[in-house]
Amino acid sequence: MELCHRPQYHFLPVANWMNDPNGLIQWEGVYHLFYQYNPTGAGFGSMHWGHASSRDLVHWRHLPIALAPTPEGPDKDGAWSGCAINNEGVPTIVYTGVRPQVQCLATSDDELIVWTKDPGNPVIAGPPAGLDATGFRDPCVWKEGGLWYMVLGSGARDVGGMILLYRSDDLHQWDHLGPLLEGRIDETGHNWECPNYLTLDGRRLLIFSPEPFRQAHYYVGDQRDLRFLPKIHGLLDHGGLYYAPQAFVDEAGRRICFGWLLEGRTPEAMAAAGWAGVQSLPRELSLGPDGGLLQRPVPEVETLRGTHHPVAGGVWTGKRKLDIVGNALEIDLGIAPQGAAEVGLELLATPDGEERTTILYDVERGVLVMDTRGASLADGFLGRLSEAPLALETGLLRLRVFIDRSVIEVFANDQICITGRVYPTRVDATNLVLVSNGGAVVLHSGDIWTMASIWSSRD
Ligand code: DQQ
Repeated sequence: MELCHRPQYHFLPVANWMNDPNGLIQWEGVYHLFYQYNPTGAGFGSMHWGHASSRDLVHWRHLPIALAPTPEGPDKDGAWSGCAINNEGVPTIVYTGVRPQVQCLATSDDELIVWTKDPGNPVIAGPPAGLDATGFRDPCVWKEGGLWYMVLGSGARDVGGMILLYRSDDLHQWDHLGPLLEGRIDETGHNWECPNYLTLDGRRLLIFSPEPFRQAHYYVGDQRDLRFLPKIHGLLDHGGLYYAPQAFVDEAGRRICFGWLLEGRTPEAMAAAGWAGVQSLPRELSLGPDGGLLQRPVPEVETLRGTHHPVAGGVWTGKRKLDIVGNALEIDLGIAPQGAAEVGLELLATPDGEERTTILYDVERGVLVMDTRGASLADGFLGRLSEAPLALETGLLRLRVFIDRSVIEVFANDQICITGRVYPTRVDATNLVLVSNGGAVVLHSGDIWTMASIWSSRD
């Protein structure tokens, strides 16, 4: 029997494989989350668009599959990633059909449940002439100055990933405007997937997921004519298990982002579990004073908080085991390292430490480290050591840690995210220990909440 590895407050379908979030949109108050979905098993294949809706971004209702491949159609080998837009009141999906990779449209009535593919598909039949493309997919579409724009993920063979820019006045006839941005293969890989391009606090934010690296990158910059000029570069998450994120603007104007959390276990373990892939918590995006990207869970997540366990503040050195145990928790700590070399916590730990995950801030190096290599005794478990640079401008480290059974999602000073996946085998892998190695630390604030499930018993 599987030991409670299935997350209870991160979204995932009832069963089978899920990867990228798709088509994020708020329509008449209701949030819609579509996602890459294989209804035939817990491995990648036969891509459909799964569908769920929510009134608060937290509690979801499963809905019927929105898009399935059409035999003989341009998406016969899969309905791959894309976006959803409001075209003069008509809900419209723009997505990639394979194989070959082409761009397609589908529309719905205002329930967004039943989707009809456009008889004119594909609306873009292939990469621009002269480009030896490594990929041609994942449309992100928006309206600007009365015209539709689309960016697509692509790459020039042996040169590097790139973003292609298109324009249209009717969503059907598209003109290629050239590359919005080109990367170098030795820096950001050979093919860029799932581009997102949006305005944020007066700047432009470009998010993309480069192959072969399993990490989502962002650039903050500006657009001049039809080119994007990147200024600030970073990773959305440093855990190596967060990929293909999609951001959207909700009716309140918030920029909200979901990302696909990969599994950290073998295909055999996924098949045995019957499910694979989880969505991250919805993260609100903004820019910090230095122009870098900030991410924080949307406040709606706080509605899941149950019993509150305050942690007494004070100074300590060494390890401090807390009274609370659990594997569905939110932990919020305000820490100031004094003489300590490393400060942080152990979580999902057995009393003897045989299984445990550590999250430690290395004061001297200015690096936040998540180590899941000792998290599970399971055969084939793929633990990781993940590091993220983080300067403590004010001397204070605010660590928000969301434990949801096999998901650990960490937000540090809103600047750095690290997500890990862990699969403890022992039922007593539920302890929490505060850690201060090599000197003293001050705990300014400490709050822990048990977290409720997002599913009612009928889901
Ligand atoms: N996943 C989709 C592609 C996309 C990739 C296929 C990124 O459209 O490029 O499931 O994870």
